[in-house]
Amino acid sequence: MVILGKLGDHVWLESLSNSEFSVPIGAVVKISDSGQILVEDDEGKEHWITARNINAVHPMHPTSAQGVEDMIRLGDLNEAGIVHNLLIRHQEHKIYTYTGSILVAVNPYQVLPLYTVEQIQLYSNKRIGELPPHVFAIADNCYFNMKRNKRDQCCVISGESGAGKTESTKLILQFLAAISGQHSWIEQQILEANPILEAFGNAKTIRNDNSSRFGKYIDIHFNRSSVIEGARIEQFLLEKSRVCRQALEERNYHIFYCMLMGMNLEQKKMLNLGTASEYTYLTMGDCTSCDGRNDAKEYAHVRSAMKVLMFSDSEHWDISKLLAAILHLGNVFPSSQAMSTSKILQRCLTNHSIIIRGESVSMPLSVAQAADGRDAFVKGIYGHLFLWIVNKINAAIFNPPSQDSKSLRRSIGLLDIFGFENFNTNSFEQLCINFANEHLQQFFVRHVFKLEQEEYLAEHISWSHIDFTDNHQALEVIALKPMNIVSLIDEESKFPKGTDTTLLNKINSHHGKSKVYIPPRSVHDTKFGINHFAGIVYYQSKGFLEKNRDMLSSNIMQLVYSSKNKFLRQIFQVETTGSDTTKRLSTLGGQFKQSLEQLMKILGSCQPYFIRCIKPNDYKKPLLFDRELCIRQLRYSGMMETIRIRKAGYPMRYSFAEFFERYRVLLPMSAREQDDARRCCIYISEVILGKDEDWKIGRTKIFLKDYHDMVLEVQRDKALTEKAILIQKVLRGFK
Ligand code: AOV
Ligand code: MG
Repeated sequence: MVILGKLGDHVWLESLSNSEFSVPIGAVVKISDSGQILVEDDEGKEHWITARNINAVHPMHPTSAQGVEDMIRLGDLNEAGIVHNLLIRHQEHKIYTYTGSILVAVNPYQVLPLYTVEQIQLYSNKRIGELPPHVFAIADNCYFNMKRNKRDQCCVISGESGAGKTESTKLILQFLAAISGQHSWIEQQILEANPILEAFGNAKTIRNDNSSRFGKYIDIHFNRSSVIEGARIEQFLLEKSRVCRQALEERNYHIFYCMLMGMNLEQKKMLNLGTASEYTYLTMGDCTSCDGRNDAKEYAHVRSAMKVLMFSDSEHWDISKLLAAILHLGNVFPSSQAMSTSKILQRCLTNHSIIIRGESVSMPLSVAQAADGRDAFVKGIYGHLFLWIVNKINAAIFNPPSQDSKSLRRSIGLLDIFGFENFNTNSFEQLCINFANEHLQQFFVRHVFKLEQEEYLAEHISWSHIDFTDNHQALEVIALKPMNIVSLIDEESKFPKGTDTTLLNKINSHHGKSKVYIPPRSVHDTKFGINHFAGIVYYQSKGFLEKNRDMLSSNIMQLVYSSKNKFLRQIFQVETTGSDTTKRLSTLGGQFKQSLEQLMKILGSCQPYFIRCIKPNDYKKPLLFDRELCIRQLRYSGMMETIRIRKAGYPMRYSFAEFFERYRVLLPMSAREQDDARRCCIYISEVILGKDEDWKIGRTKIFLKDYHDMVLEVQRDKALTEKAILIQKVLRGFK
């Protein structure tokens, strides 16, 4: 028999539904008389607890009732405890919660007064744990660690579409620019790169009104005085298909709508432009406006940002002309009779040239083939335009280091990619997006679980192994094993007779038995499934090869090279003049795989911080917390095991020499000249952290909890300040 306690007590109520994601819900005792009890759960629902179901109620640990800032302090260390903690904090607008130094951020879907100049000042130069959890604290600690450890840092931000990755990235950037810059031009340029990238690379999807349709890694560079001196943006795989096609309730890239709403009448007239509803390419999703977005205002912002980033007026006009051309092309029906565009373009789009016995022969295309060709051309234009824009931005913000400052330059990298996606229909783009997310998850798992536990073993720290879910197998099937899916797509793309069907057959024969792979249901089914870390996704294999080949017909390439539009020729040159010829020749999937592997190498050489963004509901609504949705995200991201390992483990570590060097000032004067670093480390830790505290001495390193690092740093600061005061006094005494 469970003792329930009295009015106002907090309890757990076993869930009555038997969904895979249901866990006990927090509740408060309301009435307690003659054996009948009423409780009100976290969602405001009331339940009568009869004697029969009294076993469904359990007492709650006080830490869960109040909520904790760091989840390793939760008394109820289970899924119900974690989700309840996030829920009660979310209700109080406390959207940030730590798990040690890992930040969990729940999207508030409303503007909170958390990001003011005062907050920036407050969080500047504070250790994690000194103040309530905040994304600024992560940014500040990245910066601090970069200076202290003299190592490059990175911030890996993950979470599904709409969870808040891009917003978090912007906040970190804003913080770093404020605390480490000199209010100069370069910081403004770095910040203003964002509105341009978002206008051309983000769009409204059903999941997110400002969904990133490309991945980006922003590397911010600091000089020897830790002042920002530049940055470099690496982009990954823009979703080009969106320029021609959008799913229902989705839009094309923001820039088109912004241009049509914000450009002045005279310019619109010169480009023969009307309103969004007139263009096929802008109306496929039956949605031309987006609540909460002001396209005209955004356009003005993009215009001014372009000026800051040194886009000339004529470059801006060139870009506008191409955007307008794309819209006009979308409206022409490319049959050889009904085209009003130029003769050459018409011929290119409606005919196909092949070489027969050394002679070029022109054959007419069907209407559908011609439309496909037109779309391929448009995607080519937009894709190249995007790359050109990123290059242009980099030309303004990237400051190559001189030979002698190279080794002194440090950096903080921010990774913001497209989040995990699972739509009704998923294609090659989703496979690439989800593949990137598998890589990120593996990076997290490797860092937080694998390397961590290997190091305890190597350092002879007594440790009982913590199990975790490893997504390595999914990654192997997608991209690592011989004959992995990406390489099969590549192989089939290069094979002249390859079709989507022959591809599917090959994938089946190589992976049919894998636990990660789900074969099509029948010989007629063209969908296959992959069991990703974040859930099963079914992919429509039709169109895979074409998208992967990403080739323009020789007719169209000829058209580009002979075009009178110099800008068009120029943007297509970005690719062809690349020094890396192998990269140019390879397919989309191949290129993407290569750039992800390179990215993982870069991340692997940095000290990482992790931010886990959680999407609290599917309706983009404030204060609505869907427990099941959150549990699902917490579960697949491995949050439960993460709390366990961060609670039991020692994520902070230093070699004895490093530790001694930094905290020597905490020793009494007489002991400072000691040269046995190991003994000194033990001494310092016993005095400052306490003998019985949970820190450990390994073979070559000292192992600490996250908060020990904070305590040591605060004490060190204090000791240094006292020392400085003392020196001043002594000096004054000499006067
Ligand atoms: P994402 O980057 O994770 O999705 P965003 O960062 O674009 O998601 O966030 C989606 C929306 O949530 C934003 O447009 C804001 O309206 C809101 N939001 C997120 N974080 C905050 C915050 N801290 N404060 C206020 N509102 C917020 V995707 O790019 O689709 O994977 O591909
Ligand atoms: Mg985003």
